[in-house]
Amino acid sequence: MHGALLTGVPVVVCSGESTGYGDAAGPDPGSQWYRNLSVVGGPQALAAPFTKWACAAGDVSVLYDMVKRAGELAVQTPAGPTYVNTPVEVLLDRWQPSPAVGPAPPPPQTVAADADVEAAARLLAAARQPVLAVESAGRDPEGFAALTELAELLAIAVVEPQSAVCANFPRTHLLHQGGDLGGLAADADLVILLGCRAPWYPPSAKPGAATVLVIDEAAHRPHMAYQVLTADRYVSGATAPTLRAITARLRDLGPGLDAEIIRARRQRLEDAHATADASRLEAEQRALASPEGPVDAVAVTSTLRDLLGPGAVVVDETITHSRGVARHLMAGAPGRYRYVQGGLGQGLGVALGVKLAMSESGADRMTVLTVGDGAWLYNPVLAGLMASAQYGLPLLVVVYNNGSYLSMKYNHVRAYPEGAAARTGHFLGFDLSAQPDAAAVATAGGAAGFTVSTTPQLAPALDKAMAAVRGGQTAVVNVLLTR
Ligand SMILES: Cc1ncc(C[n+]2csc(CCOP(=O)(O)OP(=O)(O)O)c2C)c(N)n1
Repeated sequence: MHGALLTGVPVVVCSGESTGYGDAAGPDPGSQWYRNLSVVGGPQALAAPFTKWACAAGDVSVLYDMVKRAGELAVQTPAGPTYVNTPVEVLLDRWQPSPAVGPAPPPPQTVAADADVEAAARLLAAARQPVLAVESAGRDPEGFAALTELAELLAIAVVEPQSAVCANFPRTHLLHQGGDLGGLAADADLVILLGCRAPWYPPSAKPGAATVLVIDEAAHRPHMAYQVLTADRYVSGATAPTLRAITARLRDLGPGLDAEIIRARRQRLEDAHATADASRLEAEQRALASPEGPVDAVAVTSTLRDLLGPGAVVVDETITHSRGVARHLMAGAPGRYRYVQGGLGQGLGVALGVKLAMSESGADRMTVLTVGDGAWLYNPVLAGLMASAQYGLPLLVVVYNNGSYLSMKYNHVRAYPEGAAARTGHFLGFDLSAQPDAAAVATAGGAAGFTVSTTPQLAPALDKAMAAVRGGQTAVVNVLLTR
């Protein structure tokens, strides 16, 4: 639920409790409720901090409309999870159909005010060095397309920072300037934050003196305890129509735009993209050239990218490799990539959910989970493998296995560069050398399991694994990494 809250995923969660443990006549819910399962304040109290809205249905007469409204609340801005406690007694009660039985209407759209669109267009038209950072606009394919159109019109530098939750703008696009906002923002006169929850950390890290234009349907996330956007101007409305309105206004201003400035900017950004791309390719060639083991993570992602068809979807739950996955996966289309948010251990559930949602909508796309070996241990692997087999949801899982919780070591060294861990080499909470063999666990769970310990084994193993997945069986490829 917390992951859904962080990513703005609308979902209704229902679970039961029982309060009928007295001597009253009626169905007996069983003594386990009385002994073990009661929650003072009700489970809605537990769900409240992780949802937009959490409540109990106290009577069967309100149950239907409450669940329906929970769905409507979940999809309305800002989208997120809602929770309905549905007690056993309420579920067992006789129900008279509600007058409102039937599907809910689609959620209303929010539209930016004309004056805000005008102000945004003027700021953009006047900017000499604008840079746009985006985290989530691509969740809606229309948002992805509308952003591409706006960026192309003005030659705006687009950055997907580490906090990006999905593919928002083609990594292959010459205006894509990677994942580091800092350097570009330092030189910019206008920073556009499009659906960005947390552009700078700490807030003082905002470089330069650029004006900050925030375009976001709900810029201030109600679930965040602390959020500093450093905004100078807000435009609030649904992403795609708001971007399109700004683009249309800019086209009206057309003759007022400085074509020469835009042309020169486009050239500069395309050159920078080409330079970054050349170094990406060089890194890939270097990583792939190694004949011996262990394997460089860059080789894993680039091989995966080349073998996956354009329709495949990648859910990422790697940690120290996450920047590399985003960089080398080169997602070019909406839905190609998403990053799991919140605590470790959700990746398998998210990937199964993505696979389920796609098969329900008739799109049978290969779904891949890239995951660190530590994060893999946090996942409910056995239950997830079983769910995958039972519900016909085959996944390709690629474990980026460095034998450790490497990020924990980085944190030790960052916080205490000369501390006991650095001095003795004994890093608490780091060593995963006793982990079970991921391929053997997969096999035990009815999946296909592969271990890759050298680079030349990588492509053949991924090929075989993908064939298994196409045949309906989940495959786990455990790749032993250099770091
Ligand atoms: C539920 C939960 N507990 C603890 C953490 C802290 N944590 C962040 S990264 C990490 C280690 C992840 O290890 P791995 O997946 O192997 O990636 P690596 O750091 O080695 O790249 C831990 C324990 C967390 N994010 N979530």
